[in-house]
Amino acid sequence: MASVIVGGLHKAQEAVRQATSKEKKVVDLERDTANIHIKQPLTTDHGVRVENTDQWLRVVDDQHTGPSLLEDQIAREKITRFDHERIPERVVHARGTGAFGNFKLTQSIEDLTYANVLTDTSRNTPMFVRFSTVQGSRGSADTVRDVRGFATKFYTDEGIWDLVGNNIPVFFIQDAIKFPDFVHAVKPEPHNEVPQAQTAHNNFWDFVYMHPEATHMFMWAMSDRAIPRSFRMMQGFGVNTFILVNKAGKRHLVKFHWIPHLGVHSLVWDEALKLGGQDPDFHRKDLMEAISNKMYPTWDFAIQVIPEEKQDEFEFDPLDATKVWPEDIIPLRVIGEMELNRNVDEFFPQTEQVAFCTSHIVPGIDFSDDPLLQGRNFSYFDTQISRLGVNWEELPINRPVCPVLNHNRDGQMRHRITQGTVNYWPNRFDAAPPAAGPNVSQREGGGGFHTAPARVAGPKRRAVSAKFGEHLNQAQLFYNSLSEHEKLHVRKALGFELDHCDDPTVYERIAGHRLAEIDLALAQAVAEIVGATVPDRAVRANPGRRAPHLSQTEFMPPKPTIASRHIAILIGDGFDPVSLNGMRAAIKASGALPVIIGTKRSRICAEGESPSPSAVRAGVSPDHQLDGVRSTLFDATFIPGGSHIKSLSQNGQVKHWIAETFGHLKALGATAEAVNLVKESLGAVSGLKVGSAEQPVEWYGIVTAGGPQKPESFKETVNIVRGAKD
Ligand code: HDD
Repeated sequence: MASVIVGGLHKAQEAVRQATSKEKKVVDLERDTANIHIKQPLTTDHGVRVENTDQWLRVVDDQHTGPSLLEDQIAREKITRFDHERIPERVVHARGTGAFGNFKLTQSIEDLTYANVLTDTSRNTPMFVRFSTVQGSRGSADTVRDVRGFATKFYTDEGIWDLVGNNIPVFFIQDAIKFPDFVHAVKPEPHNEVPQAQTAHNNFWDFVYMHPEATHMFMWAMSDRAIPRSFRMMQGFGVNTFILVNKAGKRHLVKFHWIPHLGVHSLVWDEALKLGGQDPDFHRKDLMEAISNKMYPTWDFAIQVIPEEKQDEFEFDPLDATKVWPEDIIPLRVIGEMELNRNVDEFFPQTEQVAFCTSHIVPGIDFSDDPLLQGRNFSYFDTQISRLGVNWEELPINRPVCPVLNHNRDGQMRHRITQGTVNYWPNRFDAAPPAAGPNVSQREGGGGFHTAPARVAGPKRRAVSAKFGEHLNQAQLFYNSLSEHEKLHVRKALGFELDHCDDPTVYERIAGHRLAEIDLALAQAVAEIVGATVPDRAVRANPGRRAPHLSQTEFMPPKPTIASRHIAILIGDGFDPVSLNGMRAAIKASGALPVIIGTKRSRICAEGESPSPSAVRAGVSPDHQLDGVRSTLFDATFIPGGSHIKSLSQNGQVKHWIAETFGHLKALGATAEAVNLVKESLGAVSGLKVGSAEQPVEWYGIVTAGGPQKPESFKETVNIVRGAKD
């Protein structure tokens, strides 16, 4: 029966079926893709060629321009199509960027599930991933302090699996019914639509105070996790608890994790603030550039598992999305890897129209009773109807790579044409019958989604179980587990946020009470900064418990790397070409991107080089000029020696660049004459000099918790600085 379905109704699907598993989505999208760069003439949407697209049809002679005519169907079509270009932006996560990739399972988890995507190691499942911020609207800046969405779509042979997560493992609320209140409170305030893309306002902090369950999450949101250096350097978490079902029908609770191979890295707050204005597209450009330079970002895929019968054995409820499953109790098991390797062809039909649904799971995976997940399962499908219409799953980016056949019909913008005389089940032809269950193969008409029996009993109540009532243990656990510089960043972030709250009730309650429930020293420091009453005793004790892998400093790549980092090289006329070329080659050899910044973008002459066109030319054409970019856009800066230092040291912008690079704790390298320029620009902070006589390049700004440190290499320099931002 199944082979008739595949062969008979979906001819276009045949090519997809024939494609290798890795290429399936590429082949699927090809049938809807055209290229504008061909010499085919312009047409209307109804296919008629257009002779003139620049002038509206009107009454006109050489002396008088008369009225434009409504009759001009070509002009009307052009304007009407334009007027209707926008669709509603996502109510949350409006600002985002996406890329295609693949998922490779490295270890079958047949013991836990019969989902083929998690048992078949020969597959290479196509994926689409969208990263986003939560609060801001579609045109807001990338580097704001916010949770990042980490939404993944697996195009499996058994249908779409959407794992719609964030870069933070917990959430603000426990019950989905609170989501509208939470989003209203976090979004710009209703009377003046301020502020954009930030939580630094009265309503947000009022809401989280009124909901102690939000404490754990707001501590994460105040940490460096909320200002990532790059989407490529973030962890992803499924957040909710799902169920894995194996062939014997046994159920396990599971949490999903993505761990970036590049390590977890963040910006410093000052950098993030400046980038918001200097380059609002910083993160989306970073991802696109890395992919176009073939520096494909990769993540491990890992699971944490609790057998269903053990779910009551913990001090927290494993169905509570405001709690992590500490890894010393429930270890991670790495089972696969994701690579992002293709940019979108066009933003709107792909990144904007992609739509995720937590309810999209494949056989072998099931929902837990996590009250947040249960509500999400309703909300996502519903929101896609208002954003994209009821047939949103037919859009090229959203449709599966396996055949779709059912008796759902009609609705706005229906594309699929289904031949045949019936549209209901059961029917006299046995057309589109339900599939057999998981014990029969897909080829033989099986693989139907089967809900493993689970017992549910109890009184009907608007409530959650008792363990959901504890809210502060893990907020403390998180804070205790941070390194000293991360704790400092949390204190400063709270200081910034509460400084933007002008209602004393709000900042008094958070600083004087809620924070004192977590850590007295933290509460005292923040209260003093923001002008709240400084608490003199802890509201509850802090036993100092810590857990592994909550601090992001524990997520460094096993081998330090500067791969894919942007390294600025500052030059003016008269730079030393040997130094520049040597460093440029070394940066490239390490897989990083050297970017030459000149005092102008016209050709810059090397030391001793004659501007005469016939002379041997050692100069370069810079990628940018000083005014076009800022130090914030780069991970490190190098300045070669040479006579150009004379003019560079007269240039305030260069000195500011150096000081700012240092202030943002990035590596600064210099040779020969440039060393003095760096010293001079850093002025009073000379105590932080590193490097040695044997090293031809001197490095500055290597700050670790233990004090200045000598790097072994350029790679280590950048890495130490990244790890030690304090
Ligand atoms: Fe949500 C979008 C992640 C709770 C309702 N959510 C959305 C996106 C991500 C998340 C990454 C963007 C998807 C994309 O790129 O298109 N949301 C989460 C996580 C949650 C969570 C990790 C907690 C575990 N969300 C949550 C709840 C509700 C929603 C409790 C409603 C009851 N979320 C939505 C939504 C959105 C959305 C309104 C807006 C656009 C969309 O769905 O497609 O339906």
